[in-house]
Amino acid sequence: MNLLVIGLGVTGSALCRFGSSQGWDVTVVEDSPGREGYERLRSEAEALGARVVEAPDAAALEALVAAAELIVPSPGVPVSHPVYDAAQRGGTRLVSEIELASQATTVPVVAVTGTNGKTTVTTLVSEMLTASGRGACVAGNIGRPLIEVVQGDQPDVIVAEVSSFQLRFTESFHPAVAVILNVADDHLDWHPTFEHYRDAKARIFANQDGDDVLVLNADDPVCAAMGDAPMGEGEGERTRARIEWFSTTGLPGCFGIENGVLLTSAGEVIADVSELHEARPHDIGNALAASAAALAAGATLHGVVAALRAHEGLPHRLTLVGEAGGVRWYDDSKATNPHATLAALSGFDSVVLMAGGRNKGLDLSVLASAADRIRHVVAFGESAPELEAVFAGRCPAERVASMGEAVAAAARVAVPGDSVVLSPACASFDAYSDYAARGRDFTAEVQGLLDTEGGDQ
Ligand code: UMA
Repeated sequence: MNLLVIGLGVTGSALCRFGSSQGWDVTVVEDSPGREGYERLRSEAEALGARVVEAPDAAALEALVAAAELIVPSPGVPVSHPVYDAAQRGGTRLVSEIELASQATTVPVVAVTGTNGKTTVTTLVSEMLTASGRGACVAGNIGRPLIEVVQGDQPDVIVAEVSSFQLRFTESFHPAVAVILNVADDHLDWHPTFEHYRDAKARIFANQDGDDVLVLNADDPVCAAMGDAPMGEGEGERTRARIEWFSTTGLPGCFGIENGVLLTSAGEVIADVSELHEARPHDIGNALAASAAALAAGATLHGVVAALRAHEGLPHRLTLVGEAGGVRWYDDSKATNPHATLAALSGFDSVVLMAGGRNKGLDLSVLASAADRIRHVVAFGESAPELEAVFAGRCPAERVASMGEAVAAAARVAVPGDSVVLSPACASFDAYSDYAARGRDFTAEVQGLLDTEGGDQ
């Protein structure tokens, strides 16, 4: 087999290892060589016998595609990349890494997608299964490619966080349990339209049948339409999977919440909301979705409850960094789209919002709908001018040049009772390697400030 991989990052490296373990001829294209850590990945790939081709021009790429029998692009390779047209013209098979991985394993997969909450729910489902005595392993967008997991010792269940980029190029990917948490505008720098993004997410259940379970958010209009709508173009066929709905708004027949108690769709008590470490609306939605998915994948109610009680949340998701002078500081660096930022803001009455970074082709003006809870905006990064324009005439907004300046500006305007929230609504790639690096920078600046002010951390 002649395998052509596009992109030499985490996924590309794992694909090289997989290809070489199968005895395949592997070629990897890297369009932007030289980033930190790249040399090591290239040496590792070459040591495995892979050929690394850096920044090929159109003709060279065309020749590589013509020689390939299978093409696997890394998830971050946008649909505008010439490899897709070249593959189509030459009739070469092109699939995502999760498609290839799912063909290499018989272990049941719980697949989780959605615009926001994926990593939290993936983690929770795995913790619930583990607490139920099932051998669960997390994979996918959470950091460890599925293709890597299917090569090692096989667990009882794989819980995979899957992105729209990965789902777009699936053929037979068939999770036993699929979860779609919500679908709002995101990644419109990768997908040409919102519909393209939504349809990619819907591929998570395209191959499910009557023995499988699809967990959907009844409160989310796009998810609700997916559950009811005919599947496929013009086929008039609905999803064949059994749907488990979840709702935080009291809709009947769902995993839901009643008088502060989380319930299954059959009315069994899961846990009291007061037992959760975080209980904002989206935390409750995530807990319900994870419970539905884990129970469908063989968890016990006892294991589900134990995991919910123990789960303390993941870093950079509305994480309290500290408090000083009656002002609380939160790191929500993981909020890289307006939907996530609006969800964060809904939990506060008076916020100094720190936002900005690289806009992923999204409409930031929707943030203005939360202006009544925002006292002041500190805007940074590439999208700072856009954010200033969004809030003009609604609340004061100022532009800063660095995280240090942003924290200082927020400290100047915050008054007792305020929360300062870093919830950028944008990607971090204009200034950082990822959202975690941005969150760490914010945390360090805030801790420096609290040290001088004698705050609690
Ligand atoms: N590259 C090219 N040509 C291109 C685009 C990229 O050569 O046109 C190269 C880059 O220069 C780089 C490599 O491809 O060297 C990077 O590939 P990638 O962007 O696909 O990233 P990976 O390192 O393979 O990481 C991917 C996921 N990245 C993306 O989806 C963008 C990781 O999710 C995931 O953890 C990892 O696979 C393992 O599955 C990250 C992410 O940001 C966390 N995901 C998005 C999100 O959460 O919003 C979807």
